Amino acid sequence: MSRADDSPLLTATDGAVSYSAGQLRAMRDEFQRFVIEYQFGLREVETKISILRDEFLQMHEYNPIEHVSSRVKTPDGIVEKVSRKGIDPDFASIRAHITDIAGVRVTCAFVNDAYRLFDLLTQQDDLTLRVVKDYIAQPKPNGYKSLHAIFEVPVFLSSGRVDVPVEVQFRTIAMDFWASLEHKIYYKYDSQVPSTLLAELKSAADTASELDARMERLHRELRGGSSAHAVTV
Ligand code: 0O2
Repeated sequence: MSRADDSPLLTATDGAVSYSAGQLRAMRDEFQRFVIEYQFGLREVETKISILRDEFLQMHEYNPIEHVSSRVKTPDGIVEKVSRKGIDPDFASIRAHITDIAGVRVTCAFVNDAYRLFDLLTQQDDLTLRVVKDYIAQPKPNGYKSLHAIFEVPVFLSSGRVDVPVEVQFRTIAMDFWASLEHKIYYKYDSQVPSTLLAELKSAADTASELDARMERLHRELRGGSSAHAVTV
């Protein structure tokens, strides 16, 4: 059975909203067009990271990257951020104000490698560094550590070039271990985490930082060389 494109498909019981099949299809297409740019941006950055990883392995017999994961924010995640930040719910505003729709997480064994990967991406002249938040140098009060960078990467579509923001989070295994547990605890307690548990988490973050520092020292002794790191933008 076919339905005329402009006949109402959904009508709210209070009569406030109604969409035709044609309108719903247009909304779906617009959303797909919106999301696909982020998927391609992600792919470009993932390729850059995997090239660096392979070069390190083949030319320097050293792997600075333990793990890479990536995701495009879910529609629910986008809607949650739009309402939490009071952003106008149209694609142009979302594009302008939400810069972590495409996200890559690079997990390294050592803090020094996290900064090194950040530097190597920053030096690539087709990437534009837009924002850096160095939560390694300045951890969040709860103990969260990671280096966040928003890069803009050009993506070439049939319609021309679009510059897509991609958030890259650089962290160590210990930071990642802590952040994933903290995330689960927040989810379980629906953000109302008991204060004793918050204190435990902060203490665990301190322990993770000590472990990172010790492992880095041992690693430096093993390989020689310096471990100076800082973000300069
Ligand atoms: P997901 O699942 O990664 O998409 P916001 O914090 O979102 O209001 P902003 O300025 O974009 O605003 O945040 P920021 O500081 O750059 O960090 C956002 C992302 O960093 C989060 O994404 C998490 O991935 C991570 N993050 C930041 N702070 C914490 C923290 O205290 N604990 C943990 N576990 N992760 C953190 P999303 O969108 O929340 O989630």
